[in-house]
Amino acid sequence: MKFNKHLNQPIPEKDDVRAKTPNPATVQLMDKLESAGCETVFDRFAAQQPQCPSGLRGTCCRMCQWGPCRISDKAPRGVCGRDMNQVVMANIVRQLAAGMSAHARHAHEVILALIAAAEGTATITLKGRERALELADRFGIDTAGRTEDEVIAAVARALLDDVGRMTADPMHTLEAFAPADRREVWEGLDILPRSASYESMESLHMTTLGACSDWTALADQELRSALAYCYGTLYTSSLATEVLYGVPTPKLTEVNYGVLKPGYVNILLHGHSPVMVEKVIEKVRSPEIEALAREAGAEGIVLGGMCCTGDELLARYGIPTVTNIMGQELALGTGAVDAVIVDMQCVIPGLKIVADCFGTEIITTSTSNRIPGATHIPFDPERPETLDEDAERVARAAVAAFGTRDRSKIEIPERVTTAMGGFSYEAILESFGGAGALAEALRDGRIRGVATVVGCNTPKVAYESAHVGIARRLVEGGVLVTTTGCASHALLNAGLCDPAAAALAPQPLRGLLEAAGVPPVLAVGGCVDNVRSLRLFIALAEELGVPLADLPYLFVGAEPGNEKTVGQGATFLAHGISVLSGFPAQIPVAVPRTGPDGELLDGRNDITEFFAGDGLLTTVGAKIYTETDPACAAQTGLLHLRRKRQALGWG
Ligand code: NFS
Repeated sequence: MKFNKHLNQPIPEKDDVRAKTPNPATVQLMDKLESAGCETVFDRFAAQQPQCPSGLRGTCCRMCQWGPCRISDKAPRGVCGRDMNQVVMANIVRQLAAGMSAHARHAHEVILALIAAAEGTATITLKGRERALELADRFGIDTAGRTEDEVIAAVARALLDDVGRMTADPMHTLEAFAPADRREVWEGLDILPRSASYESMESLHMTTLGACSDWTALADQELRSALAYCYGTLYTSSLATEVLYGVPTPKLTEVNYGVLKPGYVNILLHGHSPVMVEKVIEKVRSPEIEALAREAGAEGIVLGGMCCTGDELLARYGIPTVTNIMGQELALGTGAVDAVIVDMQCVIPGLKIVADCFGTEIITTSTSNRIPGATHIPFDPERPETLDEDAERVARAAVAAFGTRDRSKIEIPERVTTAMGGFSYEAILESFGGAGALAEALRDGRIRGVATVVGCNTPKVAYESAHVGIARRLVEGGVLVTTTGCASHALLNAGLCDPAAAALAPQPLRGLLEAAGVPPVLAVGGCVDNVRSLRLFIALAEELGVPLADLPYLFVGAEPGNEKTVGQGATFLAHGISVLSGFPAQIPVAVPRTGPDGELLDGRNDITEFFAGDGLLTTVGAKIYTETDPACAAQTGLLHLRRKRQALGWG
């Protein structure tokens, strides 16, 4: 590990990853790719060292053409006059806007598909009609004289309003799902949003040259955007997907690189939008495509999931997951992957570099994502009538890759892990006998707290070591854990989502989990499904009659990477749930310094004070903890939960 003084933390080198990463298959594949001369994210991260200190601290301003400006002691203001607080906060506001745009585009695609399904222009059989009718009721949609499909289309259009509304009318999802006491807090802070699109626009507007020079107003916009992100992109995507493809229920399966099989057509499903991939699965499982695979000499077809598409397919169908964003190149290093079908987001350019080493076919299926050299068969949400034939073409192209590849480099790590996924909001409550029973277990201490361990990977942390190291210790501390996104792949592969892992929990939590037949870490879906965990937090708060901010809850984002994670953390902060980050965000780290006479100088600054001190704590009741060592991070989290219990008199 090399210590980075600008971050006040050690940075892992490739051998540190080998030593600390929890999945032995990772090391096997890293070694294989290295000896094959295929570069990966780990090599490119090493080549980028040392990374720019101004970028690491968020003090580089590139928001106009007078710059770039770097804020420093020597030059404390940019050319326009912006100081450090203004630059750092503007950068964070822009990151959230970018992440929100990604999820909004995802929501847009899913909702347009839902409208097309309800109006009969796409060949999609709706599997979650009851969810749509529940939403119609919650949104106050008039059902009189309308067919069920017309009601569903009206629900979808209400969801679309929350993605794109340009006026100050209330958001349907926020009105329907946010707790009343929280809405009062947000109203008091004047941070109620209009929609995801509006707040993305406003965030970019406020941060252009000469637009807003009050960093506290930018901080308000960060929170306002977080609410737009939560209700306008997460709720909308997750709910529309449930109406389209059904509400998941728990199912047992096997995961990890070892699910790939030599002699079979191995197809990885990667990305975020469920629309094309659902149809492709239908086609792949048809007798025609199965026959095509056999004609090509394969024994059958294996499907494996990556990133959030993988999380969702595990939840809905028990399709095995393989790995996450930083494992996508490693998965191809097995030499066994014939095709990767990718849609939108978190598909790194490096994937194609490794694909070319092994002759793997990449098929892009989103109009937003082009990869040079890939086969492009996009789903266009505004031309849904071609979905069926396009999906058939994708399935045929994927299977055809089997016959054209060099199959001599296949070496699949044997490791396979038992895992249970599919914990929708309803499924979690049902597993424990309802919200009342679960709330009582939290109050009486059988469950010490509830944490959600989520988010990406980053090469700044030894791959997956923080997700697994923290989650395991939280479980050992009696905490019930939910998980989504790339974190969930790490926890699934580590065996923490196996019901047998209940044995890691102390009594009485162990007994509670065993009686319910569930693991200590509940995989709830992709990142947009973080709202399932949020709904759980809200439901228990309502049962207990205790405000969200007072309960022993925690959001853990131990390996943040994508801009989308900024919104996830801010979402939970805005709801009064503190965040434990495993890595410093791009803000100036508050490092205590020694003064000229050897005295210790206070390392605080306005930005760290806002996020990690009294700033947010006094307004929304939550703060960010940053701990890079997994053992220390878990201790910090457990201490936070214990303090919350003590304040409630719960012991
Ligand atoms: Ni989430 Fe999904 Fe992974 Fe990070 Fe990307 S897959 S939406 S952003 S990298 S957890």
